[in-house]
Amino acid sequence: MSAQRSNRDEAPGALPAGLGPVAGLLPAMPRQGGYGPVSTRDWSQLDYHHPAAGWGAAMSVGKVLLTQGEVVSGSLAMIKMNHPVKGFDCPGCAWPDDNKGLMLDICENGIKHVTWEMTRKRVDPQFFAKHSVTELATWTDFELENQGRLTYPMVYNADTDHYEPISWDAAFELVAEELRALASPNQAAFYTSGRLSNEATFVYQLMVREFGTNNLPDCSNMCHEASGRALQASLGTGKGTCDLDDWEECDALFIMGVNAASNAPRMLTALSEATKRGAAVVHINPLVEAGATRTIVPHDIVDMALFKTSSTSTLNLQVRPGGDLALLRGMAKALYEAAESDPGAIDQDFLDAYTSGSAEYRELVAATSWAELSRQAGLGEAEIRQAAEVYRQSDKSIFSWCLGITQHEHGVDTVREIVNLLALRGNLGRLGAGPSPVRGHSNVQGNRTCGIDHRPAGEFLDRLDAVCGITSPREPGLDTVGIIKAMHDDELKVFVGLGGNFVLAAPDTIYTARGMQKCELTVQVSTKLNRSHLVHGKKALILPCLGRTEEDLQASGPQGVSCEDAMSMVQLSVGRRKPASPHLLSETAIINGMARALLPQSATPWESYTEDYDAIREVMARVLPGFEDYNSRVREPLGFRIAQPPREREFQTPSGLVEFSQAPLPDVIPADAEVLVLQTMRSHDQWNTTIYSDNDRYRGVKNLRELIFLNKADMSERGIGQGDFVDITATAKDGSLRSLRKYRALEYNLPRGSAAGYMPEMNVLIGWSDYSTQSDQPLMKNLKVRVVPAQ
Ligand SMILES: Nc1nc2c(c(=O)[nH]1)N[C@H]1C(S)=C(S)[C@@H](COP(=O)(O)OP(=O)(O)OC[C@H]3O[C@@H](n4cnc5c(=O)[nH]c(N)nc54)[C@H](O)[C@@H]3O)O[C@H]1N2
Ligand SMILES: Nc1nc2c(c(=O)[nH]1)N[C@H]1C(S)=C(S)[C@@H](COP(=O)(O)OP(=O)(O)OC[C@H]3O[C@@H](n4cnc5c(=O)[nH]c(N)nc54)[C@H](O)[C@@H]3O)O[C@H]1N2
Ligand SMILES: [Mo]
Repeated sequence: MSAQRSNRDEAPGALPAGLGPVAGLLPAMPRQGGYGPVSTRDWSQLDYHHPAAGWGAAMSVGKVLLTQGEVVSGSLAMIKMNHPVKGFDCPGCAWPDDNKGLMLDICENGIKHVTWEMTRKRVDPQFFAKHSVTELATWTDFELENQGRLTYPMVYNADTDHYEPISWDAAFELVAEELRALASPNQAAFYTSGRLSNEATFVYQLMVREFGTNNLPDCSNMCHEASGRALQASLGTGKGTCDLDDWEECDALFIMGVNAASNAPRMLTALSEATKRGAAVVHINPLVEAGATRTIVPHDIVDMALFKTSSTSTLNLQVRPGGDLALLRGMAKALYEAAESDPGAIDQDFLDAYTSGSAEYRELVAATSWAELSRQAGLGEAEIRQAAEVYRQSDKSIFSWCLGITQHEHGVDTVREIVNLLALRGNLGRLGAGPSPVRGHSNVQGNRTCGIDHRPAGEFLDRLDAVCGITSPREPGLDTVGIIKAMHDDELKVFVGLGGNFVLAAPDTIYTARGMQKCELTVQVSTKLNRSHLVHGKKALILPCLGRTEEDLQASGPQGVSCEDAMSMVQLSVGRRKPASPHLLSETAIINGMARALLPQSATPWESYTEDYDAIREVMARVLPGFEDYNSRVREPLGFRIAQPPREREFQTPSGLVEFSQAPLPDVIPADAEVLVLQTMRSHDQWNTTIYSDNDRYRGVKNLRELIFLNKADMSERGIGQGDFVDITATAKDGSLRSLRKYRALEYNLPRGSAAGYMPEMNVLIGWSDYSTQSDQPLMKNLKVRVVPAQ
């Protein structure tokens, strides 16, 4: 896909309706603050000297509990969270639960997340009667979500500009009518945000395929698409192969492109335990993030009281953005050199028995000079050699990574280079070693396993068809960037979102908003009010659903749902709380209701699926490999692990071997010295598009999100002082420009030539067509920008 797009500096007033206060976007727009509570207090930036987690975390949690009026029941819910058998799975991140004698492995952000869902505040039909959509569009995103839980299905009335109540049956009928009116099922898209349970996922994709399309975009098109494609090509699996046992056994951990303290806080426990046992931990990140130095184990109340910290690093390498592939290749080069005097440096037996292409890889590495590797990595040769030495001296190594690796042009090549390096020392398919991507949403991995895939494998569709008696479409569907384009080209007319906040999460906010507004119908299944309800199609529905903490009572009794964590563990999650409103339906029931209305001739027993989720799991057991005996295994106290063939050295690639990749070394240095490489990331106090506050504790920032972190030398070269207003202009691959005005420049310890700021505010800078040709992932960590003092 390529497109010529015009300059983004459009006249004021051209902002799509519903977008509301997108701070500083247009030159003549009044400055209205960003997402998050608009504060009149002064912002500040201090050095953060305290360890990650600990009492700062406890205080921050306390504030969220207070604002949501949930101090008592919030605390009780935490005790149930991640509790084997009786509890519910934390709806936060996908880090696995530590169930070895530790009932509570909770973290600050998990608690905030749960409390946010359990708020006492409600958005009911009276609320919508009082506030028009045009009015709501002027509210900040924090204000929208902070109104509390949605309670009743609502439909947009264009005559009054209000959302009005609608019965569930009428809502399902409206969806069915609009879908049936399409010229082709491919004119509809069905988005998933990664919280949807396995059971709901399975019926969702079944409905969509029975209807006749593979248009199943999901949030992982924006996070780990690159990891999935790379691991599939190299190892024959789309996932990491490690579990917590491996983390407990390894001698070295390489942590690449993840902000663990904020985004996977329970990883801090694993990091600190690893260092305590003497394992080496190498952090590879342009920023030295909080969890990369010292931490307090999140669950360790005694350590918190004594302020006892533990170290979490051996080595910190501040790599150039996108320079990871060069660093990894440099490590391989050092290993080959070391092998001349230490035959143990390379595991030749493993290479001979289990891999293909290692000789070619060796030649490629030999042909790349140290000077070029060091320049592209943005690190000295000595630093690269130091990392290689840690790797050489470790018997068992794990490489773990997240968005800092995947949201780049060469994300697939970089993940494959990680596997190359692991293979060189036989670190595949044995205890304490292997690739271990950090997944995002709590069930994003389960979504893929259970069929959310716009490019499904033929064998999966064959089994689905055979077991469910349908005829699935074989044509690949559209992904996230694909549907945005299709909306503009009038090829996509209905958008259904199972969770999430597509308008803000997707790249190119304005372009995405315009696309959504061109749709005939947009349907959002949600728990909280968000921007995607206000930037809607000609017709629009808000369908409120139960949250994971709430009791899901169906005809056969209370239901549990299952999720798969980042280490392939599948567990049952049972909510116990009274639902936020008696009118809520479970996601599974909503999907089955839509399916029944849409597919009246269907032989699929949608009603039975709603009455008893065991009936869904029964079918899943027959369709999905590794799900045999699903109903009994999921009820085992700690759930079960889906078999990972590469863990047993069974590589399901075409050759049956680990496939070495031979990617050319990418040039990641902008030709023009004025151009900075900007990454968009999360603050400590947010969950994707949900902003809890304007603070970013570990980076020392208070009351400010409309900021750009810059290197001191880059600032002075541009005549920019600490806290000055700057204008940021991004140049997309197609040459089009997008700007943000009056952001504050803050000095930060990051490599020269790089910059950082927050998603989702900065998504307006990402051209929709700026995605990797390897993974189709938007380049959210690699924007080419110019930063100048504000005009
Ligand atoms: N509290 C909280 N937890 C979350 C989320 C949340 O929003 N809030 N989101 C969840 C989701 S959906 C996801 S996908 C994950 C995201 O988890 P992360 O990947 O940690 O998310 P980001 O905040 O985008 O941080 C990216 C990190 O990569 C680094 N980085 C950027 N560019 C490069 C590079 O070129 N090379 C290297 N080596 N590093 C680089 C950045 O400095 C930063 O530390 O977290 C999940 N957990
Ligand atoms: N620039 C930039 N953009 C990014 C990223 C980046 O690093 N940089 N990261 C990308 C990544 S990794 C991801 S995963 C996406 C996130 O994209 P999404 O998953 O689409 O966004 P979220 O902010 O997680 O969605 C929040 C909304 O989900 C709804 N919700 C919460 N709980 C539930 C539930 O239990 N059920 C249902 N049905 N709805 C619920 C609420 O209404 C809430 O408003 O953003 C992507 N966008
Ligand atoms: Mo994600």
